Parts: sequence; structure tokens; C-alpha cells
Amino acid sequence: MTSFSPGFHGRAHPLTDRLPPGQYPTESFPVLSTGPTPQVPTETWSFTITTESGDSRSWTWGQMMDLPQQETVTDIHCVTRWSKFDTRWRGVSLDAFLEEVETSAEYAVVHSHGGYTTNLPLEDLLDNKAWIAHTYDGYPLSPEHGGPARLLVPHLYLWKSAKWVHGLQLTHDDEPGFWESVGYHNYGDPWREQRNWGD
Ligand SMILES: Nc1nc2c(c(=O)[nH]1)N[C@H]1C(S)=C(S)[C@@H](COP(=O)(O)O)O[C@H]1N2
Ligand SMILES: [Mo]
Repeated sequence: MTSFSPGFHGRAHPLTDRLPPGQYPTESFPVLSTGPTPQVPTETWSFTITTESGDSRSWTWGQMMDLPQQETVTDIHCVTRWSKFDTRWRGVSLDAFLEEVETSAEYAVVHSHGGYTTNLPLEDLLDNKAWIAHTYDGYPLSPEHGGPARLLVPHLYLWKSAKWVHGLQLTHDDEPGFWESVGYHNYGDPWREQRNWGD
């Protein structure tokens, strides 16, 4: 007797192959915010990268829009266990910002309007793995989902994708952000199910 389990022989079930352990797929797009939704007009919007030596470089909305724009279609995974396939975003790769910055830092703390922070290794923001996203599914990103612009780092749990992003602080030492300092995993790889410290 031979039994075949789905997915055992190659990629016959691509959708389940795309679902990290402990996640379920959803069509909806839940909103998860720790506080009120900040209203950030594009007229006053800016994005600032501050290096470990204290140098900083800022972009206005118009300057950000003059950088190369990319469309990305990607799956996103929230630590509360929903995953959403094929989300379509438009924005600017972090590579485009970081190539204008001189740094030897290894870590970044992402800062948002409203005070939210999250940390990640700088290399997770490089090589076309992360974007400042301003458009979702063809429309300007709505305020509740982080508009006018949020970080998008789809290879990590979605708490790393800071909404209403306004800057990066580059550091030599890793500094836990908002959720990371209250027990969420420091790195947050959905494929290794890194939900909490110790996972
Ligand atoms: N500024 C800010 N960014 C944030 C959050 C937040 O509370 N504030 N929540 C995070 C969490 S826990 C998740 S799951 C996602 C949710 O994004 P969504 O509301 O667009 O689904 O945003 C992340 N980015
Ligand atoms: Mo979350």
C-alpha cells in the first residue's frame, strides 16, 4: 500500500506551499493598529534615514516619487495567523534610499508617526526585499493601512511593516522595537514560525 500525501510530490498544491506553518489564508485585509490612525498629509510627509554617526538624509513626498517606482505582488503574513496571497503594492525599494546613504551599520530601527517602532537587520531592507509602499491594489494606500506610506517587508511577519513610516535609525547594536520589547520574536520569520521570544 502506498499513500501519497498532498504536497509530498513536488508542488502540486502551490497555495498550501505558500502558507507558512500555523497560518490560514484570508481574502479580507484586517486592520491591526496599536493606537489611533495618524493623518499624515503628503505635503508635509518626509522620510529620513539617520546613520550611526548622526548624519541624516531626508526625502520629501515629491523626491520619493521621483525615485524609481516598483510594482510588487507578494504574500503577507500576520502573526495573528492570517495570510493574504498576491497583495499588489507600488512603491520605492529601500535600496534606492539606502544607496544614497553611507553607513556601516548592521541594524535599523523603523520609526512611525504615532511612536510605533520596529527593528530589523539592515540586510533585510536591502536587495529588493523591502519597500516604502504608497499604493495598494492600484489605489493610494488608505490611512488605516498606513497611508500615505508604510514600510513593506513581506518576508517577515507583518508587524515589521511599519505603517505611517517616517524614518530609519541605523545602528551598530540591535535595539528591540515596540512589539519586540514586549515579547514578540526579535526577527519574525514566518517560515520558521518565529512569533515570540524563544521560538
Ligand atoms: N505604525 C504602526 N505600524 C504597524 C502597526 C502599528 O500598530 N503601528 N501594527 C503592525 C502590525 S502588528 C501588523 S499585523 C500590521 C498590520 O497591517 P494592516 O493594518 O495594514 O493589516 O501593521 C504593523 N505596522
Ligand atoms: Mo500584527
